[in-house]
Amino acid sequence: MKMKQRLWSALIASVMCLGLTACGGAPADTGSGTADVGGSDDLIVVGFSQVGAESDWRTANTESMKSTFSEENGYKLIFDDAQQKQENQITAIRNFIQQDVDYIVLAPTGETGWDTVLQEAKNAGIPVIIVDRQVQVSDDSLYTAWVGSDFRAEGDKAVKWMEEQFADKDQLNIVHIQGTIGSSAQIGRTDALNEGVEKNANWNLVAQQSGEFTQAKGQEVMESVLKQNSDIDVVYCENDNEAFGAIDAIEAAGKTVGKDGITVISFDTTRAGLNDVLAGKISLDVECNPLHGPRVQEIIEKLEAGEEVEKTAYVDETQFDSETITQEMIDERAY
Ligand code: GYE
Repeated sequence: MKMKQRLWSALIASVMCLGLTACGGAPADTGSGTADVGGSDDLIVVGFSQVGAESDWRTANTESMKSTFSEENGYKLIFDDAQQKQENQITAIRNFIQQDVDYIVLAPTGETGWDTVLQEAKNAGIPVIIVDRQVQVSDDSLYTAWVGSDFRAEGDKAVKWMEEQFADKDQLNIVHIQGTIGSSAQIGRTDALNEGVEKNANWNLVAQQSGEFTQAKGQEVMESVLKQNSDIDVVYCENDNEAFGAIDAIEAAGKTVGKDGITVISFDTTRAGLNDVLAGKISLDVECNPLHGPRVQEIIEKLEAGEEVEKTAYVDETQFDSETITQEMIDERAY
């Protein structure tokens, strides 16, 4: 850590200690306060701007980042939840710059609109690591590295499965519940399905609407679709939480999901999602791995050692279907 950064982190830590003591109304304990400041002296300070807490995937991702960037591991994490708003992320990044953190980690809401604030980080000499969704910037040197999933490949897996599954069907009526519009996860998964619809003459897109990656919105979208359409074969949900909401809406309308009813397709493979696959409610769940903490840590360690890092790193992923999943497969997974 640079000298200036050390001084800053010591200052921030002491300000935060004072703040916490004051807020908590705890008795003044200068002893522990001093110990904290001393302890954080050698820590690498990471400012992490997280999208929000919209889904189970996001919760697992936050947990992975928090447990990785712990004091025991040599880090001080400044965590900011942007509540799905880009403006909050821009404010958080500016705060991180002001605090002169060692690294900024950004899980961006959408792909565009980052040039200005990333230029500010670059001017301040703070490396930015992008995680999960991607950013589109005019100059790639505005960030150091990106690690995340290949969302288009995830979508292609789902489309291929549908092509195999429904090859003999004369007409396949599909409801498409999209993720947050403009996020890489939405773009990749949507592009794959759109191309599938173009390619397969028997595929009929009944509705295409965003469920914002939340259970509540997924349910709302499905409820309104069901009011207008009784003949639905497939619901392609862009994450597990939307699928949970859609399933609730389908069942509340007196219909069934799964083998003898509406086929639900999803992404993420969270534990709750896979339990629904095992129960036969979700027919296919395409993996999207949220455990990015150690991956970002590896990048930071390399940078600290003065080593080169890969600009773009995709995570290997799989898929689970209700015909072949077992309890053991779920049990041996980390999330
Ligand atoms: O699929 C969804 C979350 O960007 C991969 O965001 C992430 C997506 C994930 O809200 O559950």
